[in-house]
Amino acid sequence: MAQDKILVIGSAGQLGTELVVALKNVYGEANVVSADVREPAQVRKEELGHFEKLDVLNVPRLAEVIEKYKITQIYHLAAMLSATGEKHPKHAWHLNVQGLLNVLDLAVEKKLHKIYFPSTIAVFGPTTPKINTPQFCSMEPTTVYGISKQAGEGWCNYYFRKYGVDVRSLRYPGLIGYKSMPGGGTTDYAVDIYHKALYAKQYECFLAENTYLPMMYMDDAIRGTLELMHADSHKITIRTSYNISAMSFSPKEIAQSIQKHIPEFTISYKPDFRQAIAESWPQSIDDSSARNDWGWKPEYDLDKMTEVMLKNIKIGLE
Ligand code: AKB
Repeated sequence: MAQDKILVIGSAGQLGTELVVALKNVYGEANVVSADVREPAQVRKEELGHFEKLDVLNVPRLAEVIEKYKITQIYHLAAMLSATGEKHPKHAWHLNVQGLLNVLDLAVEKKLHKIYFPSTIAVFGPTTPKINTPQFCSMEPTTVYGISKQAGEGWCNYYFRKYGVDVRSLRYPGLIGYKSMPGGGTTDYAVDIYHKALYAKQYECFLAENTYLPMMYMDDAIRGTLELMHADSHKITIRTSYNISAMSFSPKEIAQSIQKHIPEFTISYKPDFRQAIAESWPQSIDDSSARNDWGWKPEYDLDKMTEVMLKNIKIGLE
């Protein structure tokens, strides 16, 4: 088969920033095209290589970029997350669902080889079992983000069954990395806290101290994504989206993990509207389908992640 050409839509986001680098290592610099609705800063633009300013809602422009680079695979990451989605519900729905449909339709038309669609633990809701949430269970999401991602999962499954589009997906927990900041999510505190711990020695958390959520270190998320995308097609038994898990912790526990390195660090709590969102989500996830089907296994726990996060953010501050 000819060399795959990859398009990453939403490349400037938290996941996109790191995924582009990983994809370039696998496919080569020349074969990965970054696209985002935002122009990157000049310095990043040079690092980015091929970059296209692109709004996924603009179908002719999306088709033009696919043609221009002879794209064969799309990682479609552009979406509005849980907290921002509550402020702009209709726009979040439109971007998250219509954006995906545009990608899926062009995948059929242009006979693309593979599509990646990130889903989330936000597809679950208050009627979902909270501990070890199973792959298949009651799903009644309460956020627009969750509703739109659940619909997106359904569309992925539909395009796979009806048109044979090889679309694959993971339900990410909160993602934590030091290379980029998340934007507009409920799990964002778990990135912010490391930065504040280092330069302010204190953090005011927008979630209550005992709010447990599933989380994952970015390197695990990137590796899991590529493992799923590289797995033999016959191993992929789930075409909605796979549960995937690494660790679960509360704000109090991440603070304690940080205090092992910065004893003077203090945390205070001022829960806001994101508390209700967090309380509607699972506390831990059963990812046995991902483990059994394509061999998923996380490598980072809370303390290992804390060590790497603090070390690298500190280097950036020096
Ligand atoms: C969010 O908090 O909205 C996201 C997610 C869990 O999908 N990080």
